Amino acid sequence: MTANPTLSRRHLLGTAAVLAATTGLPAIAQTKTVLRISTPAVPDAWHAKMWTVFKDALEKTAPGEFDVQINLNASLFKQGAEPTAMARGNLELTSMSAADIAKLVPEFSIFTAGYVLHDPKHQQKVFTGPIGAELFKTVSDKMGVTVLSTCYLGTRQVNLREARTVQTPADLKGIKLRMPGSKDWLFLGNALGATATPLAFGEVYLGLKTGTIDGQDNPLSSVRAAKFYEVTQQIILTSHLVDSLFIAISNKSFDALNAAQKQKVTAAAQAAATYNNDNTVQEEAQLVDFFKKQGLQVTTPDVAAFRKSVLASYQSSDYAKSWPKGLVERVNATQ
Ligand code: KDO
Repeated sequence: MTANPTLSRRHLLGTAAVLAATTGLPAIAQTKTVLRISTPAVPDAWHAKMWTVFKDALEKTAPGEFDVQINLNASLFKQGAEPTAMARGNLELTSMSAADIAKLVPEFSIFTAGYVLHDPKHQQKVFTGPIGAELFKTVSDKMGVTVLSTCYLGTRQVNLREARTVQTPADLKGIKLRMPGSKDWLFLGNALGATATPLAFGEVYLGLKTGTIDGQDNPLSSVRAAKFYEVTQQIILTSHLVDSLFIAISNKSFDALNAAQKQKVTAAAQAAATYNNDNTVQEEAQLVDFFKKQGLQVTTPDVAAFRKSVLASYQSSDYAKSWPKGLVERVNATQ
């Protein structure tokens, strides 16, 4: 049956009138502030589920004030396109990687470099302390977004479709290692000794299955959530990047909120990050066993050799030149 637009419109208006009569509220619904979120995260990832924590927190602290719309699987904007969408006013919130930020704030590339952050605690100390405050101010000035909280995505490991002996970066020579598609990520993949090849997260499973790539790198939680373990044979615990995601809102949206709303949105983003971080840390400790049960080989390489070689690649690159003098030392000294 074809819908009759006039009838449906009348029906809607009628419903609104009934609602107005029964509730005493005006027929035009109160305008809620729309908060659109876009992320490439798969539904089963902690950093996808955390957005429900964000939404629920706001529903509790500011009932009826916000319309939080969660778009997973890069269904609204493709991976990495979120900051541009926010700058254009097409998106309110996302979780950005350090590589997303480094495109406009070169000094932030320090956090795209392997073996700089030590562990999740160190990561939180760095970003909730003076270094975070200084850098997030620059992020706000240059990108027009406010960072509300820092999430621990997990510690990135190398994951191969065919098992091999890997002790040092030389053993990854010739391996087509998928990395997210920006130059900072590719530099990291090459620094690990592999041949980095760019691919969107959503295409990795098929790439591994069909063999267009030989491997990928991601934290164990992401390997579990995206089911990469179904199409790979080995995880090599290189622990090369303590990876971060920054929950960020466009300044245009944030500035339009009143003081109480700003505080509630910030608290909700912090609750979301805490949920993600606690679950990720807890799960990471159990996943080696899980992958072994799935039939994968989980091997530990010569991590010191990887660290030495990766750090040397960064130190002799243009990246190190863009890092403010003393920042590496300050990051290292943060406790
Ligand atoms: C990935 O593409 O490997 C990556 O882990 C990069 C992160 O910055 C982030 O975009 C993440 O994917 C997605 O959220 C999917 O987990």
